[in-house]
Amino acid sequence: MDDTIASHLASSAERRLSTLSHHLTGHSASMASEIPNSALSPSATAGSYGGASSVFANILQAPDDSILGVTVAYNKDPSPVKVNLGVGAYRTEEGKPLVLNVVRKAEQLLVNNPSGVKEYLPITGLAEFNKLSAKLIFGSESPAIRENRVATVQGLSGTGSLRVGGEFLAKHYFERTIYIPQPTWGNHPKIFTLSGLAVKYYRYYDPATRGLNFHGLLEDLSSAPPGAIVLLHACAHNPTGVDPTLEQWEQIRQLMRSKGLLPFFDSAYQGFASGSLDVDAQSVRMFVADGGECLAAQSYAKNMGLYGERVGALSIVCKSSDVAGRVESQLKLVIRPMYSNPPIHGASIVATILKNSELYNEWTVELKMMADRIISMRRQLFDALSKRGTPGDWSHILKQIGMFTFTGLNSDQVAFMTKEFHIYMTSDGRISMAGLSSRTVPHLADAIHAAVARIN
Ligand code: PLA
Repeated sequence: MDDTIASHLASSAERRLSTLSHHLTGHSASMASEIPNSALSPSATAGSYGGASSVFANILQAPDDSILGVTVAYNKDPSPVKVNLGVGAYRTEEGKPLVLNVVRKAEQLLVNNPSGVKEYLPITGLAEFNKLSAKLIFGSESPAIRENRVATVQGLSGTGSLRVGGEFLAKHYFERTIYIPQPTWGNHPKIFTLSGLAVKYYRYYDPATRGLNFHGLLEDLSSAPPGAIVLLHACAHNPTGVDPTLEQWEQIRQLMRSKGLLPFFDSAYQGFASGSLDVDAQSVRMFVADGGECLAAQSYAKNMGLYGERVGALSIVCKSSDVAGRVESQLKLVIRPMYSNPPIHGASIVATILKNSELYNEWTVELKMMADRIISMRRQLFDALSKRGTPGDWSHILKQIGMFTFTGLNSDQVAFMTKEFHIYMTSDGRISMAGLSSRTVPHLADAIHAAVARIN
């Protein structure tokens, strides 16, 4: 191996190890180097081989994930009144997980298709799925697609697509700093740090107004180095539920293009925010319409209810088809040693639905039904708090967009609600509106009312 490549690999491996230690132990990166060498090297004692002492004896217990750990705690609670409002997963009025009717139909078609096989997919995934996914986010009339300048690869849902995009940028893009909103989905900083990018924050949310800190956002992006990558939530910002207006998006676009900042969209909720797939893709399409370059990670977890199928896509919009072809060839080099090629089942379900106009229309109806139920939960929770005379202004419950309400409750109030009312939510005060139902709204309102009254 070429020496420079070898030393690059060694130093990037060291960097990742130190960052990983930071994330898993909660200690600062420098602490990792304070762990005695003996703790890191394999023990030579005979006891390690079948005896009492483990070669992993020095491993520290890692903290639970701040979102998925809430479900772990919820599952352990025997209370019959418990409610899980932690992870963003859609539930019916009866509190049950939902498999869309259209997904059942697509699966039936796949099962009955005699030519359906389980061969490996290409490294980039199911070609038909990739084309349809690009059309879904950029629009069927998108010039970028027509001109063949979009490189799309199938990914392991939104998370995997972000990670592949992050690693591609760390390897091939000249500015290795990514700006992410403050606050953002808790996995973003970890995904991008472990991809090899330097993560910085831009101001996004103003707790005083419970709205967008637009001034802070513009100021922070203005002072970012030229070429810096900027992570943007395409719609239904997680956890705040606060999105820029179309006019604000236009200003963000102008600023970013004038400074040569590279947009990386995370689209995990297309159709879930407004109930319309096109409306929720407007921000992304605005950036593609100006002819500039961008990345977009898509997830079908929420909008098709395919959470556990892990189906998503990464698209990189380029200036020319020639560049897009070379970008795709490099994406393959990122994917092949990571997981070789993606799973076939979820992508086949999505492709079956997207290519058939009848199934597609049926999907949009079911999607709208889910979005509407979430919106009606906002109204019900707001009314329930008003009825109780709960102190404070709760109008943000109605104003915020998408799956989550960022309540403004602090971590002590959240802990109180979990202990006394068996309501499970993330400690930042975020609740998943999709986990609520008419039956559980009064219980949640009682809990919020008590928490606000008793704890500051
Ligand atoms: N991006 C954002 C903004 C998200 O909120 C999530 C999921 C993803 C990407 C990744 O989803 P996927 O890999 O499953 O497609 N956020 C959830 C779940 C819904 C989670 O944390 O994994 C959440 O509760 O925040």
